[in-house]
Amino acid sequence: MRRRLFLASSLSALGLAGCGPVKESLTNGPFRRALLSTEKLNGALIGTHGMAREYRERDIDRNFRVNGLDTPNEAAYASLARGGFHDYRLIVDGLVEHPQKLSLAELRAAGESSQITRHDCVEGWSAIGKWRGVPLATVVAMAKPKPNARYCVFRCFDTDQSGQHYYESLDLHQAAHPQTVLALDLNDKPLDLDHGAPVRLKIPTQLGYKSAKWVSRIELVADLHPIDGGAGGYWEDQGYEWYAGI
Ligand SMILES: Nc1nc2c(c(=O)[nH]1)N[C@H]1C(S)=C(S)[C@@H](COP(=O)(O)O)O[C@H]1N2
Ligand SMILES: [Mo]
Repeated sequence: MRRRLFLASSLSALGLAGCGPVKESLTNGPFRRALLSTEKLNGALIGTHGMAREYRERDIDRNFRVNGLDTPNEAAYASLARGGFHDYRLIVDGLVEHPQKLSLAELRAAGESSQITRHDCVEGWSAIGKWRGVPLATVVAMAKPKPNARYCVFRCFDTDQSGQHYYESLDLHQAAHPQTVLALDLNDKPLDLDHGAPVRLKIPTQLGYKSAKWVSRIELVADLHPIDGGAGGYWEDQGYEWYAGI
């Protein structure tokens, strides 16, 4: 844990991070070896079974920083937001027996899970927030993955300047972790637009960029390589590690 935080802060001190493009030195230099050995260490010590630390109500940071790409402004998202997300449906499809189209009410009814955990951005900042939502495992189980499904791919509404959509992915073990949730509320209020309304992933066992905001669709797949840059996520396609365990 300390090692990872040290790495994150030393990277940002060098101006290498900032959830921006990873420079050559990070992907090829000594930092890469350091990151890879941290990953092995975390894998050995924690695997996917370790729990992120949970905090108390009084530890909550009331001003939870907003970070990442701009809040989506495309017509489809804007009109859903204007309607209070009444017409929003979370699509769960791909390699599943029972594709789902879930309203917010259906998601809330599916099960509830709450956590006060720390969000650690690779840039070197952290914030403690209270997240409430439905365990991702519950939603995945509703769709009944086929035997060849290995990953959940999270498709997001937002795009960068070149029109590329943000996306992320987890394997089904990470998806089944009890603290991996589809968050609907932050600090006892429905997610605001900037923090990923109406549904975002919250995975406190991994770095901030894994916690995809503005999720429109979860697709179950057997292989990540055919998707976009092939590395399993928007930042991963630009050099960040796919496994971002803290
Ligand atoms: N869709 C989407 N999800 C995203 C991002 C983004 O740009 N787009 N940024 C990631 C990064 S780098 C961080 S640190 C967190 C920031 O979440 P916050 O704005 O709620 O603090 O969202 C993550 N999820
Ligand atoms: Mo981040």
